Amino acid sequence: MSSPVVDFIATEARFGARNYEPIGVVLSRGEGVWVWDTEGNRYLDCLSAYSAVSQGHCHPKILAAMVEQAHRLTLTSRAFHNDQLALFYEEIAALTGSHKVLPMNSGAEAVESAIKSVRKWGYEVKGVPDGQAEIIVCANNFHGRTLGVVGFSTDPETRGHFGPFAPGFKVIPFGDAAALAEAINPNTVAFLVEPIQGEAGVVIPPAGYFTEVRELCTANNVMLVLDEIQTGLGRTGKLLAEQHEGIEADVTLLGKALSGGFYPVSAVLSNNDVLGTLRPGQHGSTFGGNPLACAVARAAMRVLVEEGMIENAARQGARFLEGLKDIRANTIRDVRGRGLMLAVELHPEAGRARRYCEALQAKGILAKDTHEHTIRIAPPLVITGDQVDWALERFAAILTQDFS
Ligand code: IF1
Repeated sequence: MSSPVVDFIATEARFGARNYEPIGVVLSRGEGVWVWDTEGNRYLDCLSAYSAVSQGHCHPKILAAMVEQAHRLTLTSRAFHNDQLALFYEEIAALTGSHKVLPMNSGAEAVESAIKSVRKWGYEVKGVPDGQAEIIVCANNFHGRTLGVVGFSTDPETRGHFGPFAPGFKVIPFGDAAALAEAINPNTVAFLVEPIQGEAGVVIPPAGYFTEVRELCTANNVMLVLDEIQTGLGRTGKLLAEQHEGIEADVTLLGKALSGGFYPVSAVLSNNDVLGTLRPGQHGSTFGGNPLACAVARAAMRVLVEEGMIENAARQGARFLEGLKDIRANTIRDVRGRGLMLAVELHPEAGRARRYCEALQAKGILAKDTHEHTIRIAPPLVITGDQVDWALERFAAILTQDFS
């Protein structure tokens, strides 16, 4: 007997490339931390679209800004100025302490744009021989799905059978400053790294790692490029994850929550003139910096700050982490997190994390597994203490069962 849910899923299977294996739920509405499926069941969203909906689903003020701008002007191309881009530049630069901004659309585009820019800086400012620039990245990185980016992935699923790839990247272990020192040479132009490795399972580096990284990059005139596309904009309880380490990147990448989930908006932010090397006609994008994107991003940044979402992420993240650590269950191998970027790693013999996510769905929580044995937890930053406790009850109920 077919039902609307089955029809949606069957139709997706019939026409769609099968590049995802979604959990069996068809969502139709979202508000704040809650989403509803087509049958009216309510779920607490513990994924936030991979930290793109940090401000909560369908935030009314971001919606209003989008609708107002959409009635007025959506896209002009950068062949002409528009009355939103300068305001976006001013506000994102003031918020992040940046001097130069390159507006793009997807996170991967921001990563690719940063790679192009640091290479150009390497040749034209640092003096690296043309074509010999090297960028150091970390094992288990995730920086997007474009061909250039997956070329330096170490995950066979992410890079398998997509070659050949571009040269110029060197892989070192995450969290190992000595390995970075060893890998740097006169042709190194940048170190591209996530402050916390998200897809790898919320891997937090040892204390002091980024202090050493910052010193090494400064001493060797290597640009430190922090990919804050997932960790940025309040997710870890500070505006930028780098603030936990007391350092400043040379180049910072933002995306996802930069639009509050309303529109693809990303940005490359530079604390020095890496972006100053770009000349007219040397980089671009049809939609990059469009008035609608800028209006949405301005509202997304505004509500993040004005509604205290960053401080709330710190407060509720600590509550969530404490509560997860208090769960006594043989299935749990490790609990990790900073702010509302959390993860529960299961013992391999506890079975696949996917099974636990399916059981969580039946209890009204949507969460995503990563790399077989880890459940990622990233609710919108507007979550309340009561909602954290409500979620913890359900995590405890599921994690004390055995779905192996
Ligand atoms: C998928 C992962 C998360 C990112 C960081 C750049 C990008 C991402 C640190 C690229 C994007 C998304 C992509 C999405 C699932 C999700 C993801 F599981 F893939 F790895 F969040 F952890 N830097 N991450 O996390 O941004 O081009 O997607 O806008 O590809 O399945 P994008």
